[in-house]
Amino acid sequence: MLTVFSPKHRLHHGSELKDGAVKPSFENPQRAETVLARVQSTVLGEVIPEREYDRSCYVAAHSERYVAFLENAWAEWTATGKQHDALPLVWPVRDLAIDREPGFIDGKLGFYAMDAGAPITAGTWEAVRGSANVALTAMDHIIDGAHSAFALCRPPGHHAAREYMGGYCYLNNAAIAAERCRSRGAKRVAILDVDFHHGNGTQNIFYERPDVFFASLHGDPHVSYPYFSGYAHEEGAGAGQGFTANYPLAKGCTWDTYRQALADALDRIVAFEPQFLVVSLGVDTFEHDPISHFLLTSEDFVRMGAQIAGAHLPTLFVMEGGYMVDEIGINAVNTLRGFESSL
Ligand code: Q9C
Ligand code: ZN
Repeated sequence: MLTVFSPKHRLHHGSELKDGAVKPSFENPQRAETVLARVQSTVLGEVIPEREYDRSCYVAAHSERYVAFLENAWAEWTATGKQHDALPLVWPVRDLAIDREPGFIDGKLGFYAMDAGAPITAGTWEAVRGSANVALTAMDHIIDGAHSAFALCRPPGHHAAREYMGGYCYLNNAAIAAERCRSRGAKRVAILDVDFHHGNGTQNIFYERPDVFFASLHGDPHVSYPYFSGYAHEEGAGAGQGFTANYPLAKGCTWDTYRQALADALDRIVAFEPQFLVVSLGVDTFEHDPISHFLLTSEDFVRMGAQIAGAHLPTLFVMEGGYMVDEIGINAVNTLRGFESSL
């Protein structure tokens, strides 16, 4: 399986608020480096760099003004004299003016963010573009005839919605790849999100769309981030009614429970008859993940990859979360090898 990787991810190394202090983010550069090292040591296949893509590819999944915000945020932030990571501290909720973009960076940060988990730094936009270009390059490889590919994206993307960032995510790499399939002629695309956290951003982008089926397995939002989406009754709306499927799973979920939900999600995806499958591959479902609470083992990821291969679809794997850095490479590559070995 081909891997696409960009060293530009190293330009993004942000901070997050934790235990009452600003600390280096769990979403750190070593994550992608560890996965790359495992891809190489297991000889998964060729590793190639990303190609350049026009911003219209990003605007397929996001609003023009949001992409412009990401592009200009650091310059607007430093123009106020600040040099530390830009984080929002105020949000429009309920009765506040949720539709009016503020004219000042402090307001814009809250307007375009769901939480304080997506810091903007000097190198963020270059890294974010690189990550989206990694997904686009790998997707094009599949559209051009390959059965599978691995987009080693960093930063991740599935919490990024049409018009907001959050949860370490800025541009939604999986959604941008799915839109690429559509713009290159595919009628139907499915996205399967196996990251521990609900893929709220991907759901937001395709919620009213009948051409992109979205299924997500995740920690029950009643007790798990992102808390405000991912319930089973969220099934899409309007023309997209019935094209979103959510599988909230209880704390302590093991493979035996997980595989049954995954089987149901894959049945629904196969019934949808998509031309392509995009997998949002987060390995934060791992038993030792520091911010999640599922109990999958490293061997379970091999089983997960094999089960996904059973859908017999051209499949793009897009890297999302996973924060036990020592084992992130083993778990991600186990999934890919499980997929390949059961073809
Ligand atoms: N102290 C992804 O996996 N914050 N994002 C959790 C940790 C947000 C996870 C709190 C977690 C976001 C792509
Ligand atoms: Zn996650």
